[in-house]
Amino acid sequence: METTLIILKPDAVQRGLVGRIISRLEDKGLQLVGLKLMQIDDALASKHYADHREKPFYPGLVRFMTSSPVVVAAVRGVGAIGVCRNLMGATFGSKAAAGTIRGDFGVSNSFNLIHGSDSPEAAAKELSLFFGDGGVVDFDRPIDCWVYDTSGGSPE
Ligand code: 3AN
Repeated sequence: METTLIILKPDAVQRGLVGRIISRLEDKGLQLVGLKLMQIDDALASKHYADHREKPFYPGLVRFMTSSPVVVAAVRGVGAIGVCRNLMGATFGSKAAAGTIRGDFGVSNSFNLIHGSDSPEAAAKELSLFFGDGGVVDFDRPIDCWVYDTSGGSPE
């Protein structure tokens, strides 16, 4: 099982899309193990987006991400990082395929609704940034034996 960090960005919260986007993750079979509404400050944004600090879009990105509350989620499942990235769709709303979250809910390239960790290393760093206070709750989900084939001993 892998755990990834998802952020529903200020546009998703302001547009009242939180429930519908979270539903897509749950519908897929992913497990929510952390969830909170919070305001990102400049210090946290600069840590989270450290890899983009030199990019031309960085100042606008930080302004956007700190402009209004976000909802952050820790999401668990087999291959959860890749599964979430597929559900999210391409970075730019204008290019994202129909059927994906970005493809179905937005047209903007900057206001693209959702962030998801893009590697196990990024997930570990981002989960510690946003849920390092013990906000991730480990719990068994009996329905997992219907979400996954567990007959071989591990979920597939
Ligand atoms: P993704 O979120 O799809 O992994 P990244 O990691 O390349 O995309 O970029 C991080 C964030 O930076 C994106 N979610 C998007 O909000 C923003 N971003 C990336 N490229 C651009 C760009 N060319 N113009 C404006 N914002 C951008």
